[in-house]
Amino acid sequence: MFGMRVRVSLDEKGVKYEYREEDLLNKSPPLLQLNPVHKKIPVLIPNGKPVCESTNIVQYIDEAWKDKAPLLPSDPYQRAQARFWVDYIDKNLYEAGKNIWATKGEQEAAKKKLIEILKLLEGQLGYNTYFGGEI
Ligand SMILES: N[C@@H](CCC(=O)N[C@@H](CS)C(=O)NCC(=O)O)C(=O)O
Repeated sequence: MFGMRVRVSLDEKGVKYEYREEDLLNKSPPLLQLNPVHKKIPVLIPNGKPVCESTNIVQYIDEAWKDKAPLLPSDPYQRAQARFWVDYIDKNLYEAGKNIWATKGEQEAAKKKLIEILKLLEGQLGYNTYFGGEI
């Protein structure tokens, strides 16, 4: 989901890019070299220089392609709300999804937790196209 966040941002900005898959069980030497601190995907490599951490990458994309519609709302309060939900997703959704396949015997509880989180997010999104979006 972190990689998808970056791909959606690039697509929304209309940026053409080369996509490379990583085998996360057997990480490639370039990934380890480009993201030596976390050794995780996604990594965006504009002009040969790596940018790591999905929310940081999204912010980079927003600033680097300023001529296109912004990814975050322009109103400071709405921006703070958007960051709040990004943080909520980072801290809860990935872990909850992972717990379904990573835990043994507790799968029903893990599923229940994931559904609770998705329902909460769906309630926030309502009928809007985007979280905190102006369109
Ligand atoms: N905080 C990071 C999380 C990235 C992350 O957890 N990536 C996962 C794949 S979705 C990964 O590379 N996992 C491999 C590992 O943990 O070794 C971000 O937002 O980019």
